[in-house]
Amino acid sequence: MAESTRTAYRTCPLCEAACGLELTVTGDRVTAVRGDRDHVFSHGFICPKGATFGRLTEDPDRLRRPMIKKDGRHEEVSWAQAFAAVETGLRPIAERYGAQSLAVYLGNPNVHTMAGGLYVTPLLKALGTRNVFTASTVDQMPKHVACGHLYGSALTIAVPDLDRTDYLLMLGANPWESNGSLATAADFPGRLKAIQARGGKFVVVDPRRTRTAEQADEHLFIRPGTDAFLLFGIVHTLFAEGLADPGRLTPYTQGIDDVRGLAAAFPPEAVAATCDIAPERIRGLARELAAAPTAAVYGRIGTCAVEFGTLTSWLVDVTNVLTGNLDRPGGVMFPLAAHLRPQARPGGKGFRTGRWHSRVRGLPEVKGELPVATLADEIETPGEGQVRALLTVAGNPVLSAPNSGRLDRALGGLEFMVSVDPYLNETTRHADVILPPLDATQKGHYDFSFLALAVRNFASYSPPVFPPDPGGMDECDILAHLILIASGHGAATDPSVLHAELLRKAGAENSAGTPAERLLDAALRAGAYGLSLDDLRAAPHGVDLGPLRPRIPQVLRTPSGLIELCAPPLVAETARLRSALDRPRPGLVLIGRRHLRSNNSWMHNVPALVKGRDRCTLQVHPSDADRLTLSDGHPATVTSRAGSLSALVEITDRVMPGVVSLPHGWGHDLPGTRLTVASERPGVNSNILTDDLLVDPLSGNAVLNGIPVEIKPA
Ligand SMILES: Nc1nc2c(c(=O)[nH]1)N[C@H]1C(S)=C(S)[C@@H](COP(=O)(O)OP(=O)(O)OC[C@H]3O[C@@H](n4cnc5c(=O)[nH]c(N)nc54)[C@H](O)[C@@H]3O)O[C@H]1N2
Ligand SMILES: Nc1nc2c(c(=O)[nH]1)N[C@H]1C(S)=C(S)[C@@H](COP(=O)(O)OP(=O)(O)OC[C@H]3O[C@@H](n4cnc5c(=O)[nH]c(N)nc54)[C@H](O)[C@@H]3O)O[C@H]1N2
Ligand code: SF4
Ligand SMILES: [Mo]
Repeated sequence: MAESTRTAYRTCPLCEAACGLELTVTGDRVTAVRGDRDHVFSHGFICPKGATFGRLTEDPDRLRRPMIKKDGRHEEVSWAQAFAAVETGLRPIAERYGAQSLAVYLGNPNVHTMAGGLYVTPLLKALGTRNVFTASTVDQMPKHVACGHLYGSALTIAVPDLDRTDYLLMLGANPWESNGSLATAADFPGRLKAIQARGGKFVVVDPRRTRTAEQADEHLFIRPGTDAFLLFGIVHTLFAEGLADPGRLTPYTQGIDDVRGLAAAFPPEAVAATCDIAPERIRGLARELAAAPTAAVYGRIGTCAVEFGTLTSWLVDVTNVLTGNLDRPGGVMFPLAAHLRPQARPGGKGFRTGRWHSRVRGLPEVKGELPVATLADEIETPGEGQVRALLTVAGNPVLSAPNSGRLDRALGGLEFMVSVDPYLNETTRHADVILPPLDATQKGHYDFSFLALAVRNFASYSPPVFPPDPGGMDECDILAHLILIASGHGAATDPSVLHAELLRKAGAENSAGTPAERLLDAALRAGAYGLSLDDLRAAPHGVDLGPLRPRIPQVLRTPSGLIELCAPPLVAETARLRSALDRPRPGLVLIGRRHLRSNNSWMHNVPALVKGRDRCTLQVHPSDADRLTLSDGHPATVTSRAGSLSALVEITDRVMPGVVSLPHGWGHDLPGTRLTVASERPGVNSNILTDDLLVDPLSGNAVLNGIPVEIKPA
């Protein structure tokens, strides 16, 4: 008998673009995936990753049952055994050494799951440890710090109003491959082409001629790590030429004269040689930004994972303020998600970092998080407060964190480790217990994080496509179990006890659905548009909530209720930038890159995404290859302070002279993993080379771009 076929709609959970997918479901399989043409936000767009939705479900390597490590090998056990092992492993360590002896690492997919949005905060509370390390500190932490100082809240992040802008200056972002970040914009490339089609322009600043750069009206090569100089050169010009004018924002802005004072030290002539961009062009950018009817400056990984990440992220917003483009249509604007309630009046407690510091290196907490760049220090350094046990949730720091060779060794020395993760990979191979959640087709989806960063306000909820695997466990239940263990209720307690408590706190006792659905419903009802989960269920293609609207002053949470343009920590950091002007230029430096068919470290086990030619190559400019006698397709040895590896050379003028590029997320040849497809073409782990000692001091974010390296033929 032929199996029945149906159509299901759901949001893709794989990246920040939040595309609507149309799934063809035959029996218990997703047999085809297309972009949902009726989706209010993505209008049918899909990328090759989204097209593989459902393939992870079938991956024979994906873990379906918990695993316990015995004599160095992982074996399947029951859930009851697994949670009992977690309790037995963690309790004596906590009793003997205290709560701080347990560290947590939260990885990127936490912002792509409902469990991450709803259960991680209570989990951290129950664990009571300050040793919370996150993937945010190899990513966007500088943006949070900059926005915290400017607007009073780390989560008050303005996104480029792509659909209405006349001029976009993009630094360190490659949405043609990444599909965008800190700006949820399904079909980001299409939205960029639309700027050009309506007579506008976009300019890309990047040490590589990326696919995005190729499509741009102009591409400027820049020396890695020097965007703060370029932006200060622009800000200097705005003041020098009388172009600085915040317009409507003037009464809500404090500190403009202080910025003027700081910028005085950075005339285009002074910074040009450092960033390798001509003074005339720097002035030109300032004039174009000021003259465009509307304009937006947008920066991403290349502006965050660098030495002056916070300063650069701050200057992005300062430029938007000074050109009158913050909070106006066509500039950069603050989204308003349906599950959030805006405050009625400006003002608040403000923002601070460093309420506590990491034990070994004294790095400040930000948003209650510590830099993963110092996790190995905390594990390896003896003394009171030493980390002896680790819980990872949705993270693979052995491939994603700086100096990961050292971190890998440190994880091997832990007394106990637990991972909530669907794969036995480079990180989880160290875990004594692995707790794999149900896969994406079996869970509901709502983007708590990315709907607050969307370039147009919209909302959508995706119910599970398939019923849960009866022997599997939803991630909310897994985290609920861990919360109950951490709070002393015991491994055998039913997770419904914990769900009930959260539902009571949210005032959602009388609603229907899974606990996550009921918590979402409560948030939507209290939220900005008074929606309910039923409203979203009735709209499988999403609910459009209109273009972004101005939100200043209400959105401001600084004690003054104003935009604090020049907070003291940024003044001090500017002094450091100034002294860096005199530094000798490093020799070769390493930067990263992304490919459309990758997803950080964890989708290389999907055959459709790894086929084709080797992508994990070391890109080198022809002039450097000549000088170093490197040949295309041959291995070279790359060495940094942190480590050394051998990579295949790809000679290309896509990178600027003096810059080499290696993608991250590869290196799948470590023993003890279960990644059949990925280990056939393992690639090399670029984070063997990145340096855990290099961080952006204000945010603790790792420096992943601009790493000094030496290269010779292998
Ligand atoms: N050199 C260099 N390094 C980088 C970067 C760079 O540009 N250059 N980029 C950085 C950035 S931006 C990021 S965000 C980090 C990412 O750093 P991480 O978050 O540490 O790494 P990922 O590769 O995203 O690994 C995600 C893990 O989550 C698991 N997972 C997938 N889905 C789920 C789920 O639904 N639930 C659970 N519990 N687990 C799941 C996967 O199996 C995998 O183990 O890497 C950073 N590292
Ligand atoms: N296909 C795919 N998509 C992804 C991911 C993935 O791994 N694969 N990861 C997701 C995640 S977690 C994130 S955070 C986003 C990131 O989204 P993006 O930031 O758009 O990601 P990248 O493609 O790494 O683009 C960063 C660009 O910065 C450039 N760059 C490096 N150093 C500098 C510098 O000093 N200055 C300037 N101006 N540019 C510099 C690099 O050459 C690169 O082109 O992508 C997300 N989307
Ligand atoms: S762009 Fe991102 S959200 Fe859209 S289909 Fe691709 S992976 Fe999924
Ligand atoms: Mo990221």
